[in-house]
Amino acid sequence: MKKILIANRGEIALRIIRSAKEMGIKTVAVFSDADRDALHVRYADEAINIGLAPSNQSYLVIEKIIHACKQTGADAVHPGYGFLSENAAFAQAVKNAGIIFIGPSAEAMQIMGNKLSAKAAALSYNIPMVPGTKEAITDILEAKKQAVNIGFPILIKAASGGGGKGMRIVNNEADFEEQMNLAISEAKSAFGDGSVFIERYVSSPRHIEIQVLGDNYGNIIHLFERECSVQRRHQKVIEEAPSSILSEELRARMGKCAVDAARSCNYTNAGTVEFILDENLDFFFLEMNTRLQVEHPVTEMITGVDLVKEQIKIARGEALSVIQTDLKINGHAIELRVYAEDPKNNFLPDIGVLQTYNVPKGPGVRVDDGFEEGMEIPIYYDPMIAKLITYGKDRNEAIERMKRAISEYQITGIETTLEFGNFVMNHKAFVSGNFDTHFVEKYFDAESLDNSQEDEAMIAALIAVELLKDADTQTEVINTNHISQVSNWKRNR
Ligand code: MV4
Repeated sequence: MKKILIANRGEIALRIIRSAKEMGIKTVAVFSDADRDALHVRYADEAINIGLAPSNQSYLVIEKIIHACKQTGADAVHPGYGFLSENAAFAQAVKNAGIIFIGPSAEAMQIMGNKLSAKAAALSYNIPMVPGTKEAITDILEAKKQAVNIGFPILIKAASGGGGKGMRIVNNEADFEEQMNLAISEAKSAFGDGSVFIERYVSSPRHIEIQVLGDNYGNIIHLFERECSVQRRHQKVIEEAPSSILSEELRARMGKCAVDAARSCNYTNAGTVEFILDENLDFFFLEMNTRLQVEHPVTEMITGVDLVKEQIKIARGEALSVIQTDLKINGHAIELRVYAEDPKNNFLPDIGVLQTYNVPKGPGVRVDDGFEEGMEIPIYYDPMIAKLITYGKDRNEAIERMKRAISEYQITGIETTLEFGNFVMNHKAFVSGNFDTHFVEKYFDAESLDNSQEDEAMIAALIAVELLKDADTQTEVINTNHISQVSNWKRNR
């Protein structure tokens, strides 16, 4: 493997380029018209334009990516996350073109890409699953009988859905048919596949996922868990490793199930097995994500394993260099996703230019980002500006570092989720470790961020200082720049 084309953009493209560089492998960036000046274009050894700004005319077009490989002589493709990363047809097309796909086989992707076939595969191992229907529902009245059997509330899920899309809770038998019909037509229009199934609804779960790695020789290991319960409308905001709720014994059991789930589809490369954990600490397999995930850095921090390097080594045919018993958890890591969203305004996406952009530094801080001061956040793609990751010897140190890093992070010109992160780090439910997937809706309201009174007091004090300074010259110069700078800085704390 001599040259990797990264079929992605933003922070993850940079992340991949960095590992490739350290391995002496050349890199090719692809970019849309909106990303001409993007950092990933500059970081790569070569860059090639693949079309218009909308991703369905650039980053999502399989033929354009493969053509770019041919043009540049790239012999491997890393898909990153999102875009084509979980597209089995893409993995197959890359392979057919004689190029190495840095990820699992198209077959494994296909099995795990459908929740029903994923569960069917995992069933051959002894992996706990939420009680539910094993096949897509064809007869609604028959399904209602099964729902009664399972017991309400139940959850309708789209087999082809992902990230919570196409899910519906049904609280009682009376609502069942209507909800089922809505779910089927929704699934049809959203995924081009109307197959839905039902499961018992676990009302207040924690979301625990396990990182796995498999080579082409049947070796599969897990790299422990990530806790991703702090999410908002299925968009994760904070992730950490390890989870504060797992005992060594439970971690080992879940880890074994994750490895078995991977084995059930002959999984190779990096993947993540998703579980929910209920109040009784019973866990259930939900699905498997067949890509490198956004939150992979927290696993890297606590294991010392560079997951992208491992992906590359596996793809070029090397056996795993570590065995399960070599791995051990060291310390604690937390990731905050810094989105261009306004937490004071219902997390509405915010657009604009990064007028000030200074990242935090110092011990235990990692920032994975794809922007620089003066850049504009394109409206076409995901609004994530950066991932702020902190590491400490224990959870408390990681939390305190996160608070310190948030206070150092200066972003103006765009509203961000930084202060939301600060809210979470200071919340007693988060600090105690006693929280579930309902954390944000249960505890967060915009008022808890409202420090405008504090801001006003600060501005008044600054005006007073300026007036005093100017008192002897009687000039009326108040340096408002200075004031708004301080105010912005406070705003982003
Ligand atoms: C569930 C569930 C409760 N019961 N399944 C949401 C995303 C998708 N991967 C699966 N999801 C859920 N499946 C049963 N039977 C609750 C969720 C869920 C959730 C899961 C993980 C992380 C955040 C979540 C937020 C809401 C609901």
